[in-house]
Amino acid sequence: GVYFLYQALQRDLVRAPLRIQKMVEPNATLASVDPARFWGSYRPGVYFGMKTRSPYSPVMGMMWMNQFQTSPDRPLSIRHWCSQSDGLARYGWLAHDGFNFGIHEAVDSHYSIMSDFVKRPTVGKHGGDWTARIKVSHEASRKPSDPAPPVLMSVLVYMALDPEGRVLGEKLSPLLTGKDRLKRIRGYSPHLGNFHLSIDSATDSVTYNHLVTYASSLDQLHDIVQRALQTRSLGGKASRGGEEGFYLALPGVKMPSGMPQTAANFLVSQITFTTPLEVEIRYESEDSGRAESLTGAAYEQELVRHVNEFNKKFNNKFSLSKKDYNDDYIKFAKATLSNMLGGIGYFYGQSLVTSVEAEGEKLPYWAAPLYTGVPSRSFFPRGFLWDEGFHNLLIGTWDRRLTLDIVGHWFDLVNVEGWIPREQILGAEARARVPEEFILQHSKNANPPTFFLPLKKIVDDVRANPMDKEGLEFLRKLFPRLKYWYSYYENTQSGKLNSTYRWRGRNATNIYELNPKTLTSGLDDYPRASHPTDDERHVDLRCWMALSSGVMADLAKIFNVSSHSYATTHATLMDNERLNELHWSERTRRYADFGLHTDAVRLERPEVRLAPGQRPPSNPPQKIRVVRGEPSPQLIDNSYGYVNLFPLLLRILDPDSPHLEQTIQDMRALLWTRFGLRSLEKKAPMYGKHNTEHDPAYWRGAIWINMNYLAVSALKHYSTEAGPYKDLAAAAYKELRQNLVRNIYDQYVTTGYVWEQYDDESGRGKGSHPFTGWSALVVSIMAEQY
Ligand code: 6A9
Repeated sequence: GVYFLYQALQRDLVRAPLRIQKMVEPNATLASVDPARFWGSYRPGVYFGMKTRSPYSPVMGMMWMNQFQTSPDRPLSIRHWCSQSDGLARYGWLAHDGFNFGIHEAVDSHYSIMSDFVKRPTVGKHGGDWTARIKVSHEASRKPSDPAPPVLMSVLVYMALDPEGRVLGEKLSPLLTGKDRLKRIRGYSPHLGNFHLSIDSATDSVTYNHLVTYASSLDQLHDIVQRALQTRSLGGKASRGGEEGFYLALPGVKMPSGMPQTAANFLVSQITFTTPLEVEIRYESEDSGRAESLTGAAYEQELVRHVNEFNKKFNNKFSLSKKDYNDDYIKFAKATLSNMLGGIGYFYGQSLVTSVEAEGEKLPYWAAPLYTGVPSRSFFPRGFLWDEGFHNLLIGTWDRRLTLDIVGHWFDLVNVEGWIPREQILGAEARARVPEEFILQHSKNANPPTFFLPLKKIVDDVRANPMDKEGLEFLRKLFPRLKYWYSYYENTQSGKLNSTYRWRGRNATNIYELNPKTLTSGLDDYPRASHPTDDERHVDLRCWMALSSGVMADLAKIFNVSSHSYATTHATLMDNERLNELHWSERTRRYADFGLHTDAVRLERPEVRLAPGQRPPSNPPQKIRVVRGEPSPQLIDNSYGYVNLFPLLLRILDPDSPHLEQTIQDMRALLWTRFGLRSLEKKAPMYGKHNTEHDPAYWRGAIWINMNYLAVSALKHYSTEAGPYKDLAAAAYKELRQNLVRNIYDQYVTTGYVWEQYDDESGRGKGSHPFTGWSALVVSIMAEQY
């Protein structure tokens, strides 16, 4: 009996929260405590939308569509969730301050859609009011020789209540003018009180329709609209590009059978027009002591005021004009920063987790909020652990309050084992974007502890400035949680030998992978030992632990508790001799992983033996890995790339180490391109290779900006430390910085986007886009803030 009880407890440990003081109290983000950030554009996965920082917040959003497709075989495409397949020429925030306002631009095939918002957070007790404006016009950049015909299109503005968290009394009701025009939505929710949303358009030549319905889940909104649209007569107005006189319209009230209209939770106002159009959306809390609505000229004035403040703050923080950047570069930097800030979302929900003790059973983590940046609004608009450490290097420079709050939210996700799940898939909208097999998070899997990068800055702030009470109190609260998190790495990711470390989560039995992926390291398919074993040791993780133990030792000193064990670990991990014993290859003169390895691996299609008369299968079997050599324990020093740079990247190398010189020289000889450092040298056996028949190379050549950020920042560091390689570092720094900035900028201008990776041959943006997670660190690189 006792044994089974014990087992049950073990099974549940993975989803047991750490029961010490929370970083973010349950009401801390609500309007009553923090009105300034209650409302915001916290839905980074949609082109434009607003919600609040409360669990199961009501959401406002926008969709748009062409009334008639250019070709009949293309299905009607309603723009809503950011998606690469929409093929927008560009979209993103041009300005966003993380608090008060934002200006967003989206350029579709024949028109551009500007959407902006301004908040007035302190009006009343419920988080105040905001106004948003949507302007649709012909794309300004079209060639005059190629005038676009006015397009018949629809903008759809909606509000929805999250059915997952529906509470008693929460409601939305329509106020119509005429038969079909939804001009106002009135609503009530416990956090918002009574409110209304008014939707006004200045243009006359428009047709109105609406939808009042029930959505069973927030990820259904697009499909519900698509299914509800019906062909209608335009009533004499001519349409273009499609059937004369007809268009697609929402049908009005359409509740699921048996459900009363009072149960409606999804209300849509459809405005059909030929460009241009201007719509004003006013959210107003009804308890307010507001003097007047934020509308028309008053709105414009407020927007301009915020833009001016944004510009001022930007100049203060980044001083780019002092660095000889012209206006176009500065505009680019402002937009890139704004996309990082406008990408910040507020999520609420439960991860699905498992552990060794739970034997793979899918268990729900506790329901929790997460305020976080996201790497990419189109492809993965959700939180990723090691991405977020990088994000906050930039976010923290802009406004440290945002970083304290983001880091606080993340650390409230620590469980009793000290683990934080790597990928945060919270809420219906987030979950709907992730295929089933990727949702489960395993507690044996870590991810680089990059939060120590922005935390180191806060520690430095606090040490430099005794008046920094805000920083000090934050660290005091965080420290107990950090101890658990840090210990998790020591306890679960250590290697067999003393002061070695090993990423868990490599799969030694998958027959399709050329090299078993190390997703936990963040570098996914970057080549490691061909045969994962417990004897492996990973040099990147060892360096991450050197950084982490150093920050922990500093914190212990600040708070006057014994720093002994952290300081000892740190000293050991910083000891270049020990590092050399474990990871330096005399043969190839480079730092490297150690493990059971052979380069003689290939993907081959298994032969299909056919019985006489048997027909070959229509789908040939997938290629599998074939090992032609005998693996042996060794340093993985036959290829060169990001992993070999880590002792430099994280500044573990002593400034006078000859290995520093060697590393800089190799970096220049093997990884250098005109666009930044490539992830893997060209003559590496795995360079450019697929990892399975269907997985193309990812970290096998392409240029990644997070690693390049670490490289420039480390080179800058070594260029200012006294030592024989100072000038070597300075020269590399200068050139690498220029290469990175120039190419990311050029690509932004020619493609409209900042990208996940850059091609090492052509410099071209690759992978998911827009990717204004760590690639946005180009702003820090421009400003030389590391
Ligand atoms: C899985 C597919 C529609 C991969 O930027 C986030 C991460 C990084 O942390 C990691 O270092 N990216 C990098 O190697 C993107 C991960 C995307 C996972 C998507 C589900 C959805 O298909």
